[in-house]
Amino acid sequence: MSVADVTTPARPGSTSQAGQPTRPETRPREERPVLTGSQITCASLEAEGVTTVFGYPGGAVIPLYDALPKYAMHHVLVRFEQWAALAADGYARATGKVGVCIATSGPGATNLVTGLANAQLDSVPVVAITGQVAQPMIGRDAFQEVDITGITLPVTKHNYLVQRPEDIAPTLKEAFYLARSGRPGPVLVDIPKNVFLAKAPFQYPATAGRRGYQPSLLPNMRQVRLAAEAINQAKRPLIMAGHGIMLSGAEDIFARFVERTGVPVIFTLLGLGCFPESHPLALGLMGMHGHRHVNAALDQADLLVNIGARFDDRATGRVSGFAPHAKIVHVDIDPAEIGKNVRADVPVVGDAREVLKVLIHQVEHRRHGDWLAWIDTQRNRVLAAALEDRPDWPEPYAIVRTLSEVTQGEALVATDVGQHQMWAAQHYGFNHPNRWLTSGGLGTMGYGVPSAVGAKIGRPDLEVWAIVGDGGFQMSLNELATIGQERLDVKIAVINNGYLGMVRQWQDLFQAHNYSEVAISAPDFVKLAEAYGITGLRVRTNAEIRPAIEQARTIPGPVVIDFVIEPEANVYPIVPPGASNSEMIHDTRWRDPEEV
Ligand SMILES: Cc1ncc(C[n+]2csc(CCOP(=O)(O)OP(=O)(O)O)c2C)c(N)n1
Repeated sequence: MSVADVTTPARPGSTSQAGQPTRPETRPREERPVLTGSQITCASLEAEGVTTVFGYPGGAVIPLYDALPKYAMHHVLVRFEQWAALAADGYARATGKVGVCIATSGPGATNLVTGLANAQLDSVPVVAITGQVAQPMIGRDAFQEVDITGITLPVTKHNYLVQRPEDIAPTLKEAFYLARSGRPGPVLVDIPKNVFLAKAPFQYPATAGRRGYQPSLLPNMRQVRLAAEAINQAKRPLIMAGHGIMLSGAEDIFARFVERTGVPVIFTLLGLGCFPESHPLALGLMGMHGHRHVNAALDQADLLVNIGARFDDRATGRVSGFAPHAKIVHVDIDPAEIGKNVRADVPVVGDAREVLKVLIHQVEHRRHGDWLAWIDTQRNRVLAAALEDRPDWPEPYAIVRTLSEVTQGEALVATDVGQHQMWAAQHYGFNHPNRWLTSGGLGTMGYGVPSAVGAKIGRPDLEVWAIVGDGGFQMSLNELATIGQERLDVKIAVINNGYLGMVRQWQDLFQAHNYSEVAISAPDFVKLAEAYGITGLRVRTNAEIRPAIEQARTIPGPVVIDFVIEPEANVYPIVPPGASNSEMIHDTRWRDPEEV
């Protein structure tokens, strides 16, 4: 995150400029309707094109909720404020628009914090509106008072405490602008109860800007030329494709760029879907649970062109062993990312789409025959390697592959965090942008169901599946009530191993099998679903996987499928913590034809 993007928030009782209107008014004051702060908030959201907000009411936002029904906005009543933030995050990722969430002061606001941090680490545009205690009560430890601008300063791109009703509209205009522009992120707007109740003339500003905030969209042409030279000269190049490609809407030009340069593509966890995995030049997932041939290629590459990713440690493994022979080109909109984790030989600061628009004209048509042939040998070796199925349990990778086959790879898939997340990333095969929703940077358990709620509301045309673990599902299963109330057709696949699986796997592999506090009991998920008025199905063998998925798709509305898998199934390959990507370890059931 660029510190240049962050300015000091208004603190309670301070004279900070935050929240002060900065734009010229275009209509004479007397012609503007006089509205309450609550009405101004709703009218501003409407003017911003917001059609859905996710929230939970409480004392400080009662005035806001009083006004809300009179505006053409759909409010989704979640069952916990964190899910409001994560639903807004899922809505934003699925639609490309800004997601909006609302919470009351104090505990409502603090419950948003994890969701905001999630959006911050994954660069997702979210605007959170929180109620604050009335201004005369600020600083008095009033009932449900917390300094939410102070608390969220490190986990938001920016935040505001609004001091006057006439500041609400310009502040929201600026908040939306900041959330979606440059490197996107969450912005919080805290509004005291008496400011909601006070009146002011309303006009929504036509434009927004902020002194000192100028995202670097256009690249330096000299750096672009150096990048093109490196690409034209490379013998064993790779492109590392990240989330930034989708955030900048660069998928089309990226595909043309890949085909022109003939450079194979590897994906970060959040980059999946920015280029079809079915394309011959798409190699697959990199990093800790990446495909073996992908990490093998990274080890041999003489050039790595990172577009829109931040060299997260789960992608790089031990940095000193990362892409050891490669010159590094790093394209990123955020200058603070350049050289932060991995040195960049050719830094290019700019929006991915703007960079590709100029870079594409400077790169030569190439086909890296020998290099692709070598990668194919590695890839074929992976494909030829047989994995002995566990006879009595549904294989986790088979669940994901069957889901992909049955949905023809077209579904939007949201996950929780853990082993099931990695099986989904490895085996679904994403061919469309913004249909893979996962918590990458923060690794937020509980993300799957609320983000699927947000995604389904934003993209009702898409088939939406949440793939969750039995641990994560138990964090956010209260959203089944929201799904029921909203009549959302969201299918939930619980990969149920009776453990906090990923932690158990680390204890198994790296802590001498010392299972400490990872066995987790659960309710009967079929009965639980039924208690929420939702169909529940259970799968106990490989043979039952496909019929259950097919049956779920014929049922209109939500379905929960409880896939009871082998409790100690591990996800492979895995790069041990602190190791380099070339040191990945494999399933003991793995039969590599070249090694037996
Ligand atoms: C909120 C939160 N708490 C703790 C963790 C640490 N953690 C990462 S994966 C994991 C286990 C997840 O278990 P489960 O949801 O059952 O999924 P599985 O790994 O078994 O597929 C835990 C506890 C986390 N990522 N997020």
